[in-house]
Amino acid sequence: MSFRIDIVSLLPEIIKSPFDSSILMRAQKKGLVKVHFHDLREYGEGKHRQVDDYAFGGGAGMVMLAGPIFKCINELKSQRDYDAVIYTTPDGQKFTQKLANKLSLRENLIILCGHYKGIDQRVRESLITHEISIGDYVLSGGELAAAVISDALIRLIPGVLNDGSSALTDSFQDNLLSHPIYTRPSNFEGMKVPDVLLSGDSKKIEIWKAEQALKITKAKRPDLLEG
Ligand code: 6GU
Repeated sequence: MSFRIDIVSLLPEIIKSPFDSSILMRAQKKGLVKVHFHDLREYGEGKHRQVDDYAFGGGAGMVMLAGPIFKCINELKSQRDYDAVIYTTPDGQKFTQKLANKLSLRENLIILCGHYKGIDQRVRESLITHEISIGDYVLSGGELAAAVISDALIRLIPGVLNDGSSALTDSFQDNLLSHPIYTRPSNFEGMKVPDVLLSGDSKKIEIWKAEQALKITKAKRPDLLEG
């Protein structure tokens, strides 16, 4: 199985660097995911490679033209089948672990990064399959959101994390936050690691972890326990 993400953006340089280090880079080096960037400016119209224009009916801000977006995405679609064409926008569906899990099972994704005041509605109606927001706040562009979404998906691909089980024990995977974790030294300037973690009793340790996860979730995010 191959996983491919095509990121379409007016500012591809903003979004490249997270893919150049750590887990996201390793995933690409291992051949588990391919990430391609497409500069919409190259699909711009006319001598000036225009990519945006004023909104019909007035209103502040420039609107991304339908033409360059259709040209770019249709070119990609002519080369392979895509399972989803995602548009990052603050008025989209809220991105959650559940949606990340679902999308990580797809093979070829396009992510179109929103910008300026928005994109021509006709793009949303005829090309986009998922409109996604990463939270209730406004970013200056969809690039950082596209990086967030890509990171959440890529780390779920089997083989990307060294410890195959660790993605499944993350906070949120079971609607629980993580228990506290510690490493050496067991006594740091008088602050001690809980005895149970040093006991070697794996049954007791599992019970402690589960109790802590529940306690922390109740305290910090009781809403997660309602479902
Ligand atoms: Cl996906 N885009 C922008 N511009 N702002 C956001 C967002 C996306 N998600 C939350 N805020």
